[in-house]
Order: sequence, then structure tokens, then C-alpha cells
Amino acid sequence: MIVSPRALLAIAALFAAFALRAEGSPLTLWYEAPAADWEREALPIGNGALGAMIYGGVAVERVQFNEKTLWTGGPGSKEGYDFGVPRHSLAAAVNDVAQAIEKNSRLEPPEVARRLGRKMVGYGHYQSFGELVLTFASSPDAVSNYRRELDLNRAVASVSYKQAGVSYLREYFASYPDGVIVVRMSADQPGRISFGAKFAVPDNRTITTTAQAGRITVSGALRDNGLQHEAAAQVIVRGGVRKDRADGQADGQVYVANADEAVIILGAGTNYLQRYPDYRGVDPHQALQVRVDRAMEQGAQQLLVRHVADYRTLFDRVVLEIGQTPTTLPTDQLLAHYSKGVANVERALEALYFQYGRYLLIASSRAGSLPANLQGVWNNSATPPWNADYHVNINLQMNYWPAESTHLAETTAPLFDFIDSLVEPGRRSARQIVGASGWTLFLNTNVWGFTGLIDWPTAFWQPEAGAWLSQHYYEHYRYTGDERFLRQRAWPVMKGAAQFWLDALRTDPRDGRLVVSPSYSPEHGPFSAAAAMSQQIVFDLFTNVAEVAPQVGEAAFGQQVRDALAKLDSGLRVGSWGQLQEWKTDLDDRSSDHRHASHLFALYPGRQISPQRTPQFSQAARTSLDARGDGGTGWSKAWKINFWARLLDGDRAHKLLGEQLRASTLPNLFDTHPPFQIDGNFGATAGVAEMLLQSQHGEVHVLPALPRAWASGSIKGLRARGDVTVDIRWSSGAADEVVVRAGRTGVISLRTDIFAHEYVFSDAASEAAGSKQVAQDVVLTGSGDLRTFPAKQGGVYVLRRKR
Ligand code: FUC
Repeated sequence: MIVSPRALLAIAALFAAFALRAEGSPLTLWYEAPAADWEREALPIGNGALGAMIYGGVAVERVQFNEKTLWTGGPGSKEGYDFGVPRHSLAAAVNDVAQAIEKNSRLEPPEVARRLGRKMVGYGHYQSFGELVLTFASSPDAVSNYRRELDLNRAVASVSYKQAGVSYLREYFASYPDGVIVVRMSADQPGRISFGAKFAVPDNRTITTTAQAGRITVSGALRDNGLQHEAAAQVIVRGGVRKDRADGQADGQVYVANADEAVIILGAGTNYLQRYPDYRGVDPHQALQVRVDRAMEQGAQQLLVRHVADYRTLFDRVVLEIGQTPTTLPTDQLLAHYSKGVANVERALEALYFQYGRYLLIASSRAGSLPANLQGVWNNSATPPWNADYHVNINLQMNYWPAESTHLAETTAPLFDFIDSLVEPGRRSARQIVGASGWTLFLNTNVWGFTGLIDWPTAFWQPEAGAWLSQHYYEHYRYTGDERFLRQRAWPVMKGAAQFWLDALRTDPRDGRLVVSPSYSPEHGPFSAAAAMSQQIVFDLFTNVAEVAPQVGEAAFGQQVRDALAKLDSGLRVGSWGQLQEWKTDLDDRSSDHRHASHLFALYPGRQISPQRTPQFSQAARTSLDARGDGGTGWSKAWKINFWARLLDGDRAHKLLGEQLRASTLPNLFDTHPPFQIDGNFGATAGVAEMLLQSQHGEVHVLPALPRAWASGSIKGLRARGDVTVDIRWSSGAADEVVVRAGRTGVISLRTDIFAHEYVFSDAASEAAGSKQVAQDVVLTGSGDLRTFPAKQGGVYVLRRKR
């Protein structure tokens, strides 16, 4: 590589730029020792495509890194690969199972798996790309003032310590605009930075390593499927000496001696392409090397400034205050001290955890790459739990629950690209497995368009997955009001999912209703016809499709769906002990504390049940949840936060948040199933938003489930459906002020108990614009705690309680 004079100038700028760390920010995870354990302690950074885990070792630093597309399995896999879809139609076998269920009312899971299941072949695993290993010149001197942190306000991790009278600082960030990870090492005295840098790469791939002009490049192909991989780390120094190979040392390493500062720019890529059926694009070499060159040329001012600016555009939109003030406790201590009755410790952790979920979503889901998988983008194993794949009987969906409500709608781009890419293989699955038109998938999917079946008896059959994922498209439309998205992206996917169910539903001879069969409630009980969750998901899809069909010029199809909806078993039944039935026959075991409570889909993320509209089912849902208890795995508790928020029980939602923090959260605040599974982080963040604002029924409901523990506080920037952004300030458990920003012209309904008191409601737009004109009062109609007003695009409306 030839370094141009321009690049050299830029390199100089790279060092000039790193500003001092922000002091005392409360939105920081911090620790007093290096991480020993990847899963529990290392700290995550990421830009969607790339992720890294920072250990912060003093003598040896390991930057374990990932790139989302590096997967074994799929086309070209040594094991063979068929997308999980049988060559010969399985439709007759599915029909036989449905008939056996009709006859016996149930079938046991192993029996159904024997008849319909398929061995997983060539499914693959998400892979670790490797580690960038930095070995520092050893010093016998003790280290003091050690601090390892992750600043959520800037998305910058850092490590600082003092050794032999020198203060060292390392900073790490993953830039989305520049597509690279940056590590910068500095000291408060010149000539103190000495280290060797190399890659450590798993041995399940071919590897060629070179080091030239300070750039280490490692490339090759996965042995399993031939997927090409390449990573590059450019070492840049100010002062001192940099060598591509030290005397007597192995090739492929870069050595730095006595530098004043050093920067490493790390990039990685593969020749994966999100395109069925071959999933292969171009050799990653060219694009990767150019990306690293360009990052070098940016200079640090640009790299850091562009990174922080990009990140803050998303992160800063939401600010939560629930009475937390900075504490002196490191984050692992904060977690350990949670529930010791110190209010500030509890509030500090809760607020941090909420924002951490938003941080993690930004770090693991940006346009241009794959969606967040079971571990977001972070994985250090060749065989991670559940392949670190995309489970679609709750997990992938939960990852995206906070996206719209916590004002990160942009993070859904990779989700929709991914689902779009599943439609074509999903059509084959629909046809070959069920004999239906449209598209669907089942329990799980990978990056290779897997839309077929596996053979895990208690989970493998989940044909509702396509319908469930379609909900995300519709919700994106409901939140943003983006008509183009609705027509071009949402509608084709929703329609295809509905076509599948129009074909696949059967008439239940017991009552003539349309039902899903075979149907299975995750992940327990028998196979039967019309498990509640199956029915509720189809109900949700059909309701959404019928609602929006006329708007996209598909009234006839909408009518067809509406007719089916009228005959559809709703999946809502109150059983013998007052519970919401999980199955059509009353089989519910009152003593079961199973982690899944999927039959409450209708409560959340569905909108079929609500305390105001369907109080009897809402009460039954409460009874079911009481019986299931407040335990469960990480994601299970996170889901329960949302359930209780929808039941308008803030204290119980808050209790579940506490359960999650106490028993399902690791010291680095990763959610644990166990093991680490990121869905719980996202589900809990969504749950907190759901406690403070809801809008699923066409009205903006302010503080629907405020817990007593958050008596006073404020939230800025939550999103409500209808392209509305809301700020709320409250005290003594009641709202004082609500600011509503309308993204488009239309009617907004507000539900808040401010209306029960004396209040002022005004259009603040003219005020904000500096007009001398007194704010115009806007006419409110309605009564009780629900009022409606006509909003104008760009309008800012302020409702204030007179105290
Ligand atoms: C679902 C859950 C499991 C686990 C797996 C990845 O099948 O039921 O508990 O979370 O996904």
C-alpha cells in the first residue's frame, strides 16, 4: 500500500482530534477491573455490521470482533443444504396430522416431530471473526486508578490506568458512517506506547496473513461453505517506531515501540450477499481495503466526530429521568446493590438499563447489514447457543419491540430487508410444507433463507411466524405514517402472509370456526387445533390487512380477509379457573410456571385485549399471568413487563423489571436466558416505554402504567402511532405536562388524567417560532380523560396541569 501525502496529513489530524472524555456522565457502564469473562464482563461496541467486545486487559488486550455475515452452513456447506424444505410435498402428511388431531383432539409433540420434523442439515452457526490481540511491553509495576467504561452518550468504550507514574488511556468505538472499529492508545507522557498487534483467528477457515505498511490483513475462506472472509487492521503511530515484523518474530504482526500515540483502524467483511438462493457476492478484499484507506484519510476529528454525531442523532432523541442521580458505584456493584432499598441506586440502574437497550439496538442494527440476531452482533464462539440465529417464535420479534416506541425507527431497516429476503424461500416452504400459497417460515431462520422445518418436538412447528413478522411492517407504518413504505414494502409482505393463512386455515368441525391446525403453543402442551396464540396471531394479521387494504387499492382482497376474519376463531376464551385459555380446550395447568405465556399475544404485542375494551379477557390475562408467576428466563420477564404495562399495572411491570435486573442480568448488563441472549435487553427497554406511553388503540395514552417507584420524573421523545412524538413531565404519580409534536396533519386523541383537573392546552408552535402572538388555544373535544384535537404537521401542542 502506498500512503499518499494527503493520507499522511490526515494521519497527523487523527491524533489532534480525540477530545478529552466527557466527565461524570451518568449514562456510563464502568468497572474497576479488566473483564475476565466474555459473556459476563466484556463491553460491547458495534455499528450494526461490525461488533466488538472489549476486555480492557493491561498487559494483553483482546478486541474480539464480529461481522454479521460470517456464517457457516447454507449453500455450499459440506453437510449439504436445502433450506429445511423437503423436495416432496409434505402437505399430505400435515393434513394427516390435522386429521389425527381432529379425531383424538390432541397429538404429542414427539409424534408430530416424527411425522413432520426434519433433521437440521447445513444450517450453520454465526461465527466469531477473531480477535485483535494487543500485547503491551510488560512492566512489573502495579497498576492503579484502573477504570473500564462504556459511555452510552457517545458510544465510546475506554480503559484508563496508571502504571509507573504514567497515565494510559485507550478508547474504542465502532463507526457506522465510516464502517470501521477504531482503537486509540495514548499516554500523558511521550514515548510510552509499545505493543505488538496481531490477529487470532479461529481454525475453522483457511488463513493467509500479511503485514505491510502497518496494515495486517487476514483473509481466506470458511472450510464449511467456502465463504470468503477478510479483516484488516491498520496501525498508525505518532512518534516511536512501527515495524511490520520484529526481529525473530512471526510474520503478520505489527510492532510499535515508544510511540506517543497509536491508532488502529479495524475493518472486516465477507462475500455474503443477501440474495436467495446462492447468497454470494463479490470478494470482500477491494471494498474492505478501500474502507480502511478512507477511514485513515478521514483523520480522527472526522472519524470520532462523524461517529458521535451519527450515534447521537439516534440516541439523544429520548431522555428518561426517574429520579436517578449519579452514584459512586461501579456498574457491577450497582447491579449487586439493586433491591437493597436505596432508591437512587435502583433508579440509576433502571434508567441506565433502559438506555442500554437503545444503545444495543443502535450498535447491532443499522441499515445495510443483517438484523440483530440472538446475540445482537456479538459472538465469540464457532458454535454459539442456538447458532446465534434468528428464532421467530418470540426472539427476533422482541429484538425490535423498542425500535419504534423509543424513537429508533431507522434500526428496523435491516429487519425489513431480511424479512423481504425470506419471502421467496418462504413461498417454497408454504407450498412444499403446507400446500398453501403466500409465504411463511417456522421456528427459526439463518442468513441463508432457511424457512423450513427442524425436528425439535416442543418448538419446531410455528407456521405463524410469517404473520407475526408482518406485524412489524404494519407497526412501522402506524408509527411513521409512511405511505410509500406501506405500499412498496409492507403490503406485499402482509398480503403474502395473509394468502398463506387464507389457504392454510381449516374449518373446525366442533363449531365451524376457522382454525390453525396442527397448532402448537410454544413450547409446551400437546399439538391441537386452535392454540390461542396461533389464532391471535392470525387474527392480528387479518385485522391489519383488512384495515389497510382499501388504502392500497386492494379492497377486494381486504373483503376476502374480512370474511375470513368473521369466521376465525378469535383465540380468546376464559377457562375454568378464570384464566385466559392457552388452548381451545381447557387444558391449562394452574401450577405451570412455563416461561412462555404466548397465549397473551393478544395483549402484547397484539391489541386484541385491553382493559378498556375487553375487560373480561383482560382480567383473564391477569389471572393467567398471576398463575405463571414473576419468574422465567430473561426474555420471558421482559415480555411480562410489557404484559403488565398493557394491563395498566405499573407496579407489577416495575416488579418484573426488578426481577429481570436481579436474576437475569449479567455484570455487563447483558440479558441472560441463561446464556446471554439479547432479546431480554430489548424487551425490557420496550416495556419501560410501554409503561410511560401507549398508542395501540388510536389514542395517545399518557403514563398508562406509572409505578409508584417513579413518582416524579420526565421522558422526552417517545413515539406514538400516528407519527407523534411525546414528552411528559410528572410529579406525585400524575402528569403535569404533555408536549405532543405532530409529524403530520390529522386528528390526535390524548388520554391523560390532566383533563380531570384544571389545565391549559395550547399550540406552542407560534411561541417557539418567536412570534409575539399569544399562543392560540386549540379546540379540544371529548370528555373524561380522553380528548381529541386537530393537529397540523409540525405543530407542537402543550397540555399543562394548573397546580
Ligand atoms: C425460544 C425460547 C427459548 C430460547 C430460544 C432461543 O425457542 O423458547 O427459551 O429463547 O428461543
